[in-house]
Amino acid sequence: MTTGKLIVLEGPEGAGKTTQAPLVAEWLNNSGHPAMALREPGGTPIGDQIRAILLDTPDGAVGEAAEALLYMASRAQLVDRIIRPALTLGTIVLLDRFFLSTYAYQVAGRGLPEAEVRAANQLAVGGLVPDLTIMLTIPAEQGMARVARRGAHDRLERADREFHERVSRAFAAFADAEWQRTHPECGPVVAVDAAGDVDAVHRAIVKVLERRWPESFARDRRQ
Ligand code: T5A
Repeated sequence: MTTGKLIVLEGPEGAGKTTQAPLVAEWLNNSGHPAMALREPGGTPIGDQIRAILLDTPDGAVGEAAEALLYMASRAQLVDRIIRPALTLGTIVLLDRFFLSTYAYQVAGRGLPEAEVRAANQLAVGGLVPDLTIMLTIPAEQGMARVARRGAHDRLERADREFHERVSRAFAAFADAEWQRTHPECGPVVAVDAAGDVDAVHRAIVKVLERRWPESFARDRRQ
């Protein structure tokens, strides 16, 4: 059975995940590696309805446990209906957010117990581990300033500054080798500085992929 790769883009608000995921997918497709870009929450008809509940409902309308489980439900549907079939066909899936976001927002941000969130995620993904997570790092204020320039804010973006600082600290910790050793369900995580312009960040991501899989990707440049 041919298997593709699951490559996750993570990082705080405004780090540039949604901008970079399709650019990387395009680069891979142009290099002869079938790739698709997906995002969480959403990506399936049920997931898109869950996304609307999570992001568009008024502040305070969704409880903390319900919030976590809704993210998991969207994830379960995306993994089952789209990601696993794509990987089986040999497609490289670029996923904008995955389980690390739940650790950052629901565990560090909301304060939910990690062991219980981890168990729920296990049910949602059925043991699927990313081949690589690229963690886009950016100071919280710079990321929020990018989002502010874009205009309207969703429910999570409207959360208070302390919440976003807890989230930001959690993302910074995920690149730590000891954290990764104790969280094997998250797979390897590589940090990429996302403070530069869109092209600079794209080139940095491509470099990470070439280093990680030189037999697949570095050769393409020399052709
Ligand atoms: N969430 C998600 C949880 O709480 N738990 C979970 O388990 C999961 C999976 C998702 C929300 O759900 C939360 C996290 C989020 O709050 P979303 O709309 O998908 O909501 O939110 P984000 O993924 O955070 O999307 P953002 O748009 O806020 O951040 P991105 O994707 O990192 O940034 P992007 O690419 O959209 O860029 C933001 C702005 O900056 C510009 C872009 O043009 C855009 O205007 N930009 C740059 N500007 C300058 N230089 C660059 N290098 C730039 N890159 C992008």
